[in-house]
Amino acid sequence: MLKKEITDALNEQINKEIYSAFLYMSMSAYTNDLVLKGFANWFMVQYHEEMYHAMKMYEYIQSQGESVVLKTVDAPPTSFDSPLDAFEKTLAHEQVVTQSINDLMDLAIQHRDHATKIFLEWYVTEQVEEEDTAGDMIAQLQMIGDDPHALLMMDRELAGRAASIPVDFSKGVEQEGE
Ligand code: OFO
Repeated sequence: MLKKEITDALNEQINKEIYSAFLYMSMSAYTNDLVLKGFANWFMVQYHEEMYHAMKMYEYIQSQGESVVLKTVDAPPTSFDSPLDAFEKTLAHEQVVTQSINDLMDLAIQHRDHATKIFLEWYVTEQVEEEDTAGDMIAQLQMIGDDPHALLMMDRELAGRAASIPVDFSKGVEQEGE
């Protein structure tokens, strides 16, 4: 059982994670239009990661005997100035999500909800990785600058990214993966 304030905040966070998924799907579509298929692959894997984050929270709410309440998801932006711009927006977005996870953690601590606090620790760690990865992409794209050859090399590298998390949630998210 969860306090209502915590259930509501977790449901809000599901909405934010699904928005993140939408945002990265939109970036995947944008980079696909640029024929940067490796970037498109990277962002589509990120879409799956975000849906996994949402589903993990979805199952946690249910495991505590509470109800999942889904809400309207905002439309993401559909155009970007460049792949660099997309990754700068990725980092800015992840910083907002980190703040949101930190606020949730504060709430769990304030209510002395130890189970939720332990559950949220996974997200705190995950956000460090999300920001770090986006920062690396920005640094690499800044190095590449206007060099199309280097951009294509990076595109080829990003084509190799595969989802390391479950993407089929029909049997639950607690399978192998993170
Ligand atoms: Fe769910 O980590 Fe990004 O948003």
